Amino acid sequence: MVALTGAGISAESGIPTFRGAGGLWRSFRPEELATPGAFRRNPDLVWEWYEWRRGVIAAAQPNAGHFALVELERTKHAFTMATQNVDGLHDLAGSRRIVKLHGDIWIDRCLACGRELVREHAKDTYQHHSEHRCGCGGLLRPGLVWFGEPLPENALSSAEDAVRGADLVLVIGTSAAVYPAAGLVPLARQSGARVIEVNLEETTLSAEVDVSLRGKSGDILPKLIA
Ligand code: BV8
Repeated sequence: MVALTGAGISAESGIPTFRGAGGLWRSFRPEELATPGAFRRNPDLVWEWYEWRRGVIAAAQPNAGHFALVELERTKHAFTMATQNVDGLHDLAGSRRIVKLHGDIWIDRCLACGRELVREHAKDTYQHHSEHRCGCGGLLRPGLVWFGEPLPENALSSAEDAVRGADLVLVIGTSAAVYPAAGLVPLARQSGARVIEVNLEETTLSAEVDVSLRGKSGDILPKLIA
């Protein structure tokens, strides 16, 4: 069994989604800020956006949807979670076998020496880092995958392997707009897996999957797992 999650599973934790209501920041679209070009042109603006998001995420707790997937991992010996989310709530909820397709907002990476720094996640220890500099003097960037950047090699291939071998794939809280992550769903179907979608709204996937459950993942997942 594989669960593919997107920003929708964290919406009930108070984290704005990318393409839904409240998903905008100062009327910027993610595709404009989450790019290497935007960071080269204006690192301070991009850092301001990420520090704002870290502040929102630091105040968030995992919700019943995250915990239902932890339960699934504990009861199903062959379970893989592949997430597009960078908020770390699956880790906080207790998920262990997580494939992070788009990286982690709590990691900084040095442009000069490549070193990765893990930033504090918990609300009480989190503080804004006005100076994003590495010990080597290099500029730090958020350690996640921007538009136009390749996904971590091993992440994509292990998610593809899991989906190829799956009997059942749960697709939760994603608009399936971003590739190559969204390509995991057609791959699942071509490989003979049953696909269940859990989403508040209809998506481009809804007509393709075996079952499309309409509603909040925090309500549906605990019932589905039970
Ligand atoms: C790459 C990190 C190539 C940053 C993110 C075809 C093939 C390959 C690439 C492309 C392609 N076509 C286009 C591309 C380019 C691009 C792309 O896909 N663009 C899109 C916009 C068209 N892809 C890339 O650039 C990727 N890179 O392909 O590189 C390459 C290869 C080799 C060498 C060089 C280059 C990289 C993509 C990764 C970008 N990084 N995140 C950051 O977070 O700041 S993507 C970003 O979008 C987030 O990770 C997010 O998770 C992801 C997808 O969004 P969703 O999670 O689906 O969230 P969304 O808001 O869209 O939807 C929420 C859903 O939840 C909705 O459906 C809503 O109804 C639902 N919902 C809401 N509340 C609830 C709910 N459901 C249930 N319960 C609720 N309560």
